[in-house]
Amino acid sequence: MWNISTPQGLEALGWDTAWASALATLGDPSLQPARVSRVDRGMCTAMTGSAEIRLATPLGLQVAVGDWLAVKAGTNHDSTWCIGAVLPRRGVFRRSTGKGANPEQIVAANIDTVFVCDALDARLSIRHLERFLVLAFQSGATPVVVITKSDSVTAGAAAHAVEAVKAVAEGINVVMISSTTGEGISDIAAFLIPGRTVALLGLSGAGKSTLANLLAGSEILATGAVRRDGTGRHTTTHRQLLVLPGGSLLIDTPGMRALSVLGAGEGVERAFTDVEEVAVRCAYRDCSHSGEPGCAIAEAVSEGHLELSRVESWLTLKAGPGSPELDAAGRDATKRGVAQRKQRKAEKVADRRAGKASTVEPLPESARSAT
Ligand SMILES: Nc1nc2c(ncn2[C@@H]2O[C@H](COP(=O)(O)OP(=O)(O)OP(=O)(O)O)[C@@H](O)[C@H]2O)c(=O)[nH]1
Ligand SMILES: [Mg+2]
Ligand SMILES: [Zn+2]
Repeated sequence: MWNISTPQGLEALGWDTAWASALATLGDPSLQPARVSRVDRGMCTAMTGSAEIRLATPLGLQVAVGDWLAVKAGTNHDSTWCIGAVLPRRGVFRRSTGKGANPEQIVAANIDTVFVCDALDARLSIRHLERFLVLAFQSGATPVVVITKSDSVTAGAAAHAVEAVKAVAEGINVVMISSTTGEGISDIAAFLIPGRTVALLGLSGAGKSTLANLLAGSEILATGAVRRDGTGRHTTTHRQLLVLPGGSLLIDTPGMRALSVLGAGEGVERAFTDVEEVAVRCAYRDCSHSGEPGCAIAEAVSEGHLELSRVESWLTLKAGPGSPELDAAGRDATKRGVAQRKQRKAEKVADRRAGKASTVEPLPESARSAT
């Protein structure tokens, strides 16, 4: 049998004894492991530790970046490989697309740590952050909040933003970085462990690919300037797994809105421990926190211990998909999205008329650092 990997090579990609027994369970000694590093339409790329192979993705099989595959040699003796199986995933990061044959999309699989990226140059979106944290917890990974572009605002504004983030990220590590000045990059290094997988997550324009390039030590991924309103241009269009010089694994993902949180439950509980801790003190076990007597949540809000907007997020996310609350949030976001697209189209036309492509509007003087 032609061996396409080495034990050391596989270990560097995160292979361990538990994966080996999952492969052995399949009972076919001709199957070999490979980890998916890139997914395209109908095809994917996988790493074996000593080679990179291209594979056709069978119709109906969902393959995600980070997946471990069991592959076998094709029958044509022409060094092609095909997918025998996807090994049972330890955790996935999914989002709902709400349409098509695959309403649920797996963004990445088998992730150990999620860097939830939020940029300081756009208005930090705490509500999005909350949802990303729920997604991260649901995937079984450990989230770390990475506040990006610290160079783009004054030190005071940055400190203020960190406080706002810490208020919704109890017990979660919060790191502030700048890929431009290198600030905070050494703090991030602590979470990059050889053989462990980190996924970057956040809105478009948050600086995920820029950070990935910096950590990779070369411009592997394309990056794109943000629009005048601070929103990104969806530069990254596919998910990709990189092996960093230090031996850790990094998955860059396209910017996405975290609206489509799937399945409430544990992810919400862990992302909202502060609210959950208060809720257990409500007089009724099935308190709906909508005006019942003895509601500890209502009391905490009125006394200023909990923020009303955070409680509202919690209630919405707890209600889960298909709930009128979440649907209404989705509808609002869709309306906003349509309005933004219209505005961008108008901007593009204006840019073309002025004979310039993709420029960035400078931040107002007040928001820039005094360097
Ligand atoms: N000032 C400043 N700008 C940054 C920093 N990091 C990224 N940027 C800029 O922000 C813009 C967006 O960066 P990207 O890395 O493409 O963002 P992304 O999160 O990958 O965006 P998508 O691929 O669309 O999801 C680019 O113009 C970057 O140069 C930073 O630390 N400071
Ligand atoms: Mg990107
Ligand atoms: Zn209550």
